[in-house]
Amino acid sequence: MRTVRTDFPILDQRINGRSLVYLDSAATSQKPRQVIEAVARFYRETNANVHRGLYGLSVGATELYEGARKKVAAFIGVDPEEVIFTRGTTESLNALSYSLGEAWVGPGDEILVTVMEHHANLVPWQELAKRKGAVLQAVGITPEGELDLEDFRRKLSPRTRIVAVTHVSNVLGTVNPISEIAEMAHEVGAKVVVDAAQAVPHMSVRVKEQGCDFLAFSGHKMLAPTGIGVLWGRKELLEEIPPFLTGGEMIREVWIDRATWNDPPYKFEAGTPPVAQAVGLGAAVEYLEGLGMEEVRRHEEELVAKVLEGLLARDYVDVYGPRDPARRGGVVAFNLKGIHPHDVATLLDQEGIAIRAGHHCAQPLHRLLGIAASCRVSVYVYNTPDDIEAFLAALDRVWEALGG
Ligand code: C6P
Repeated sequence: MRTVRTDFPILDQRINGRSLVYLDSAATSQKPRQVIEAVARFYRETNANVHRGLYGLSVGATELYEGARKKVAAFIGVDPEEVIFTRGTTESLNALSYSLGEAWVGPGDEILVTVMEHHANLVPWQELAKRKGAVLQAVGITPEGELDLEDFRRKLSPRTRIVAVTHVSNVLGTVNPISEIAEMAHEVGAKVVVDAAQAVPHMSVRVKEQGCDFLAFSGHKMLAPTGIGVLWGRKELLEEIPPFLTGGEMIREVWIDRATWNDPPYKFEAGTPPVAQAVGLGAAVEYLEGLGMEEVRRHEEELVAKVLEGLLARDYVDVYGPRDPARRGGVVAFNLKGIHPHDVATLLDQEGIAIRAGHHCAQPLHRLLGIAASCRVSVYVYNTPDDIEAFLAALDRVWEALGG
């Protein structure tokens, strides 16, 4: 992939005399100047509320906002009316747990998740199960860290109403077979919700080909600003389920004692939306399309292969998740034997290397792995093989200091 590092001003920073090595893009990505400039230009030249004003500025803002929706829709291969802008994956999934849950889940029904879910795709379903008297079950993983499809088949039942699954695990890196999962879930009549927070930024995701019913992701993990995300749903389902927020702009007509709803996606976008952030997301999508998502994926696979090779060659390291880079996304979680991950991350930070340490909002998975926390490296378009070499060399120094 062409060198894009120079597009990211934050990476020019020097930390302790060294240039910043940012290996925490799964938490949030850095932003290229093209995105920063698109947001700044919006505020400088077009800022106004959308869908309300009859004056030029507001029309311009509306065009940019709706233009961003079209770009996002094309990026994931869906219709613009199916793209709901939210604040991020967490909000998308919480909102869905109310809207879909209200219409679709009753006492004794079953909701199926997996043990590798991020809390954002677990806790809202726990809460729904509590509200409705439904039963929540979790599919396990194989010793290699892949989803246990036999267990999935066993736990699916005619009572399963919702299957909520991550496309790519933010800890194991595992890429789950969404089409296969959707096919099995649909056979029992369940709706399939995909948490694509770690997928859409990193690979070409053609939502309709996957056969899921709802999908969520965050802009800030794909070069866009914080405060913008997407909930995609099949049009016929969006028409059926109730809104989760009510108020301005989501209505068709209001009387003092009742109201009727606007069409999707507006039915789900009550209040003033995050306009500048959506414009930033549109710019991020353009930027990623310029690179080509196949190329983004190839680049990350190469870097992840280098991380895996380096970590597996060090006998002081435990690595979690599949060994084959082709079967995983852009994250690699690991531990140094007997060393607390926070100590590892702190010492690496002193060398200008940013990684994440903790439970990565996936406590049930960590419990299953028999650990309280892990270190995690995650890569993106601006990382280079030099970043990985710097990280591996620094890791040896951490081990010498703390463990060796
Ligand atoms: N994971 C990580 O460091 P939000 O915070 O709403 O943008 O995304 C939540 C979320 C949902 N699902 C998955 C698979 C995720 O990885 C995340 C965010 C970050 O792993 C922050 S905890």
